[in-house]
Amino acid sequence: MLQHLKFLTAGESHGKGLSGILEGFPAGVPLSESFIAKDLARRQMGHGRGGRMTIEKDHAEVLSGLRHGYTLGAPIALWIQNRDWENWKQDKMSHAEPASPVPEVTLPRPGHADLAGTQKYGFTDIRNVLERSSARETAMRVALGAVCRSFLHELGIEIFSHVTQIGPIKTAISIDQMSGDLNTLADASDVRCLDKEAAQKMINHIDVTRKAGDSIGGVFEVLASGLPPGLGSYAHWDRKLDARLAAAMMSINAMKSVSIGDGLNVAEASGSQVHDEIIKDGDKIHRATNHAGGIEGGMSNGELIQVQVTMKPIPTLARPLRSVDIKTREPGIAHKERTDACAVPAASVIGEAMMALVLADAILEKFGGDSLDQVKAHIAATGVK
Ligand code: EPS
Repeated sequence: MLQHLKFLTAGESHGKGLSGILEGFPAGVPLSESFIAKDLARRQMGHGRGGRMTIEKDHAEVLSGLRHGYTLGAPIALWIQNRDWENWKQDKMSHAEPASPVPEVTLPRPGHADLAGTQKYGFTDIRNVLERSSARETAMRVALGAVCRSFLHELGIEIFSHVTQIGPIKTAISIDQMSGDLNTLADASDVRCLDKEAAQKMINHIDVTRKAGDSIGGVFEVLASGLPPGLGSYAHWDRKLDARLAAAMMSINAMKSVSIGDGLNVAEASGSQVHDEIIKDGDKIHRATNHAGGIEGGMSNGELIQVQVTMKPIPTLARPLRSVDIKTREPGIAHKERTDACAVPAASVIGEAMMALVLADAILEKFGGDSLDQVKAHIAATGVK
């Protein structure tokens, strides 16, 4: 659904590493590996993560497209090494035929890509599917999203996220009650929740769930401030900003629903309760409220963009569900391996990255420009009030 930027990722969860390329990105944007590293570290945090996060220390190496601290307008190639590869390269994930046979994974996990993936490709070893369908790939999306974040920051656009629900526990605090940098506040919480009381209950809930050999999902919200009106378009279905954001969020592993602004509540409320009145403030026309979550008619309307995303519980369970062996066709219990009990806090950071990619693309689509200075000049020339 990207109109101007292109990005690709490659890499398996326990392979050598993850590659990413971002093409169509303007020149003159300040960038460093340490800037990207901040978001990678944020994605690795969160109560409920499993043993893998103690092995990995994600760092994206910039292979191209950067010189003397500024992007060149050339494709930006990134590389993240998988530290765990050292433990897998001899046999389970060796590129060449292993010296002795490696046991195949044949009991698909309900809720995972395992069964449909093997049926699709005709594999008999589920590892051929699970390595790429793993959410490990999202580390590269976060790195590419950080590149876009630097561009957006130069334009005064900031992206935040926080966790609003884990299992049945919901935050009682809305962002209107908060001031300061929401990401700093959220990052200070082990579950990235702004409500301290709810955060503690969420942590307890994750612990109880983990002890029971189970997993738990939740909801996070991604926000973007400082946007000009008119990103996206009402003119055609695939140019609508809300559709593009929804597709981007749904593309994150394990996401089951996306809503914008008041989301599902608009079904119950009447029109006068849902629509945001238009008011004048000096020379500026804006909204008295933001039920629309910053998007009307498939376009940004200049208010805060608010997107909520629901994540299902991770399908790998310490107490696995029933399954059927794809080779013997005998009933059994699903494959079990090291996993996370809850990854909603990490998912919220991935949501920021997808938001950054979509918004950077929408800015370049509307304003154009080969360099940051040109984009800035084009925005200034448009002069929307
Ligand atoms: C994942 C399973 C776990 C997670 C992994 C996603 O990995 P492992 O099987 O090595 O324990 O830790 O997430 C990451 C590696 C990551 O970087 O987020 C899965 O099956 O999707």
